[in-house]
Amino acid sequence: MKVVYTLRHRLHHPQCEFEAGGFQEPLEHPERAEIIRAALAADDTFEFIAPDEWGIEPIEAVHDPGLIRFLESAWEEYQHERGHTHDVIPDVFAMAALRDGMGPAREPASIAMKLGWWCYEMTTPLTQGTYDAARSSVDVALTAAERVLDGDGVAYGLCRPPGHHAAKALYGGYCFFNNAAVVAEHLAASTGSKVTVLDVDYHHGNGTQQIFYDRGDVQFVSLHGDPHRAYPYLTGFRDEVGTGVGRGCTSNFPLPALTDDDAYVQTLSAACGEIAAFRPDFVVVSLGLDTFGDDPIGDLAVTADGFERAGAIVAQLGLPTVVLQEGGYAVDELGENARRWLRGVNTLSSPS
Ligand code: SP5
Ligand code: ZN
Repeated sequence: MKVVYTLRHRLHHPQCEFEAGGFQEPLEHPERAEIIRAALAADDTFEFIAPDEWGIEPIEAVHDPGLIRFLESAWEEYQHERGHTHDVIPDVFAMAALRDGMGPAREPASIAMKLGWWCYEMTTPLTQGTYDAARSSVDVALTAAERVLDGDGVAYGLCRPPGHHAAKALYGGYCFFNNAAVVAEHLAASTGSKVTVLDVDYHHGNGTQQIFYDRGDVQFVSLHGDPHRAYPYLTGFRDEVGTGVGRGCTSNFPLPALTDDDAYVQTLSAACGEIAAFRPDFVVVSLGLDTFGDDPIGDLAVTADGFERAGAIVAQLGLPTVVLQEGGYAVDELGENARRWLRGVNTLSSPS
């Protein structure tokens, strides 16, 4: 199986993360990708390739151009207005209710308020190289997709930073550009065929769901911690099923705390039933490994064996599959967990 990787992910290297009333060590850090790289490099199932450069157009196909322009210059702009700051984090947010009854807000001129216009929360710092890293993460994803378009049964993009919380016009949740959405749109637009995004990250992929919510040609299927208790709290409920021609093309499977391997693979099998019924031509997997029992921010109980079983269930769909890395924060086990999931799905590498 081809693994697309670049060390450019290291350009995004936050020093802190605001959570629970204080600054903490960031959970989303460069070592995550390096641990996965090392685990796959030690297994000759995997062959590494570098990403090609894809330019900005595939990103513009799913994101507001204003968000892209903002991310390109925000860190520099902040340095000019506020002085040197390694991690740039919003501290005021553009809530629609503030101007309720007075007409919509204008895009703010001040960088202080621009941050809270384009970002919805405080755990996603911008550093000097964040934009370049986020661009390289999209390039990794698209290069993995290209392998599959060229006939590989499955390919893996070791994306960092992750992408699935990035909405059309908002970043957050450690995500800047929605790698999976860019790939799904690229596959759908370049082949005219149907695509499913299967999101197995512990956190609901609010961005991906939003981007395709009214689409009949791109299905979004997600297993995640129930938003009654789990980030991002506002999306991922079972009754969110899509709208317009997209009605029925979104499926959410909220999971209870402590979901174990057997319960997890049972729900994943049900989710794959929905995928088979949609009859897509491609599957894009948002592979979060924060469903792991010992993940510091998840509360499920999936094990390494469960991950291998999960990959094998996705392989049974028998469809060309692009796997993209999302979350997963139990750093010591992250490489092995990724390796096991990918070994599970790897029967697709030599399609019949
Ligand atoms: C890509 C991805 O996995 N993004 C996750 C973003 C989650 N950010 C907020 C996490 C807050 C977790 N709070 C739980 C406290 C447990 N100590
Ligand atoms: Zn996650």
